[in-house]
Amino acid sequence: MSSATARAYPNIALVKYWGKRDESLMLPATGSLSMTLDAFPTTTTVEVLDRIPADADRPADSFRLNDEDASPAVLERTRRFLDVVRALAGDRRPAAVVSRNEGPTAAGLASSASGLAALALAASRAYGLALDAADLSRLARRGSGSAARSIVPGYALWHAGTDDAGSYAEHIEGPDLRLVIVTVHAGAKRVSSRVAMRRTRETSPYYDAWVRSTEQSLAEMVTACAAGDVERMGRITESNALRMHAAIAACEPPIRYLAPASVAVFDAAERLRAAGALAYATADAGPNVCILTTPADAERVASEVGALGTTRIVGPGPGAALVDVRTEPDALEVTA
Ligand code: 2P0
Repeated sequence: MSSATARAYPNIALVKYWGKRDESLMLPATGSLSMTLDAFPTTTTVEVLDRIPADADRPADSFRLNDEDASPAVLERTRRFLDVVRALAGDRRPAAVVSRNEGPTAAGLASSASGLAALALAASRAYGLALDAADLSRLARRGSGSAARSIVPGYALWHAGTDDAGSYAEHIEGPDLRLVIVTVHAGAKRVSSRVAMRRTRETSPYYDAWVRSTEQSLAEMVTACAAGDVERMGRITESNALRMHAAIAACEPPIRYLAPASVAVFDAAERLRAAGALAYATADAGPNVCILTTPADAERVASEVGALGTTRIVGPGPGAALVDVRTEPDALEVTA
């Protein structure tokens, strides 16, 4: 029996990933750039069980998430990911997985990114694989695209690539910025990212324009990041988010993730800019909004939007890491 525990943090993309070039390998249509956060981690333990299934049987994995049995759909997705790890390791044994999210699950705050990044690291170790950061990022990508970026700390640049080897995230340097997360609704989102991405590619008349504009925005963002040009980073962040939501809204049937309260946060960011603060809004596949700002302006931004939702100031956080259960005995226990 072998087990490993790992922790990873969500990330918020400043240039978004929205659309796949290859669904089976999880290759994105474009590269993207995000900040791995210092809040809302997922901690996951994978324990490989000493039961070799019969040749015709699938390894019978179990998955407890936040002290409950995971739904059949989430369990199935986890098992498929473990199948990828088992194929790499040449091992057919099942695993017991226990995971805890400290942030709201499926509310558009990237819990799938932290979840699959933590699972990739814990499972790869539990099955005896020693992967470097780029290989871990490639592996995490197979579980959830955005998880590729949560392997690395701070700013993560995910290279789109055209094959498995070329599609991974790496850390890049950039200015010290904050995100003010404004949670306007904490409930689960209506259409999953995966389904909505597919629908956008298949039905949105703006999809090709979205892909082209994102390639250009990413190149500009990398330059702005290296130059520490925070105004330019902010402008690209907000326009890229609104372009993504425009492409999504143009689907058939349409999908609208932004709620009136979300739009009010975008308006607040504009007011804050007019008053001299650095404040640019972005939103993922849900109604919650993040405002990109400086450490000096973060409190002022949070207080301006305080009436619109609950706020939390976050900054750049660590990459995925193993948790030493000897020094953190309560991290998570598998009771399978
Ligand atoms: C992003 N999102 O770049 C974009 C922006 C949401 C909006 O990546 O199908 O959970 O597992 O690869 O990674 C959310 O999508 O989708 C996401 P899959 P994922 O952060």
